[in-house]
Amino acid sequence: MDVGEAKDRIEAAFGLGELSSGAYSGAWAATAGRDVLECRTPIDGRLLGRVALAGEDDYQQVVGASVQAFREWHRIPAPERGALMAAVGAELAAKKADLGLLVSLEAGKTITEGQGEIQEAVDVARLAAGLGRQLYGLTIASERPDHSLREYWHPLGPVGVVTAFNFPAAVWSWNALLGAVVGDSMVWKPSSQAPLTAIALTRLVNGVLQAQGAPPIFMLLVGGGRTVGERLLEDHRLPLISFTGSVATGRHVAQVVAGRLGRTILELGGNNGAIVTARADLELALKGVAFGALATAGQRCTSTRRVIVHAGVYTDFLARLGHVYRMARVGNPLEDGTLVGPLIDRPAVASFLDALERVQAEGGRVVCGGEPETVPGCEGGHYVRPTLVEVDPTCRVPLEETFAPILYCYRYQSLDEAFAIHNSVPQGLSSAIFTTDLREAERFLSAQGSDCGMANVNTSTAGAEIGGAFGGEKETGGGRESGSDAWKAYARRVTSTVNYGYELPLAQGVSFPV
Ligand code: UN1
Repeated sequence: MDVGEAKDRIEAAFGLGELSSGAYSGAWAATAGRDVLECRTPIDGRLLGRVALAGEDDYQQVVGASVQAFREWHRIPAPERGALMAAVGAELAAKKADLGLLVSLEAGKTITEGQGEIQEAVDVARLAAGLGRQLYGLTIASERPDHSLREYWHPLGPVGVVTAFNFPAAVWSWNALLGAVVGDSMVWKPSSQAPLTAIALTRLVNGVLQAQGAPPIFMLLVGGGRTVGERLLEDHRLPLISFTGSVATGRHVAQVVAGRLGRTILELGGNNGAIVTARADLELALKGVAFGALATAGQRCTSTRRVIVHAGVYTDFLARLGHVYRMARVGNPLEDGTLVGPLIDRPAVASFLDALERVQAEGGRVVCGGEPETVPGCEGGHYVRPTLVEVDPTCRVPLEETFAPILYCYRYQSLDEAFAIHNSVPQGLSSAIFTTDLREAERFLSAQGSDCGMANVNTSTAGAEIGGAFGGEKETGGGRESGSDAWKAYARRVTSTVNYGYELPLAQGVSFPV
């Protein structure tokens, strides 16, 4: 599909071509008198739409409305909230083709990845629907006679959700739809590089709620870090801030929110490694590593950035990987056969080149790629050749996350050495081992193996299902989102002791003879 055709389709579906309001508080704010953001596709630089940014008054209006919405929403029984999430999921599924295309246009993803991202949001909505009847608390054996000890999970309040450009729909859904079923309202600050997807989603989900007679709870603030972002961090009305983005910004978020003793969920940088052992199925490993490193042009926090290969298969594996890299089609992600789309903007290309210059200065050897690519018909886009770099553990640049398709290749002799290289980075999001040897796989999954929040065997570091808890350790920030019991982060836990007897026995055998 060509960009113009995709734009027309999006225009027909969502009408985002003119000036759209970027502030939603149950109603859309006026656009007059606001700063205007121009949204361009990274595919060829064409203008997709313009957004009126939220100002100070809009901020107050939106956060105030989220407090009001919370009061009403959290009183709706959780199974009903779940049923509303099922309706949201059905609407997302019905609009998947157009929403996915919008993601592809705005974030530069291939068609299948754009569609996959909306499917991820549909999956989360279905999970939330089921959770509406499963927000279980514990009952705990009390040490005292005629006492019960229980836990309740109550809604927390309005939640601030700050997302990045690379998953403009899925990461929002992890937070917003799970928070919603728990009983929270939401204030979403999307990336200024992907606000149109956010506007389309905000219209869609609140439209579903309103059609069912429920209050709109998914508020939106498109705006700058200083006007909107900082205010959210400092705002006592928001007990929780969920932030996805860089380690540097995440550190700031953590400090500011901790300063007011608020809570955070942090999903920060990844620097994910894949170990390919001498007993790997090399064809499978090749596919897993290539997908992990090349999908979304290396702009996932789960992207494979380092491959650590056993010396016995290193030359063979690198030759095969080099072939895949040289053949990989870089280009318009809307066209069939494209594997690697554009980077999000020009500074991303500069970071790619800068990392390569620095890693070569410290002894890294570029095997293939390494330069920007001009794509005919997409001259205004930001394309680079996917790049393999041979490094050794003394190199420092591979310890950083660069949001680009650079894969650093290491050679190892013993599995302990592979684990040491693997765990040597400050981030700890996702990881993988490719092996057919049960012992190697289990050692990787043990406490002596991968130090990451996610550890996979014979599949990629990228492309997690929503059913598991998503998140990482170390500088990745420790947050968990999406599946498993991640919903608990959007709730407050109440521990309750009930004495149904006639005496007042005290815990720990303490006596208090009044
Ligand atoms: C991200 O890059 O921030 O696991 C999220 C994956 C996707 C989500 C990535 N399901 O690659």
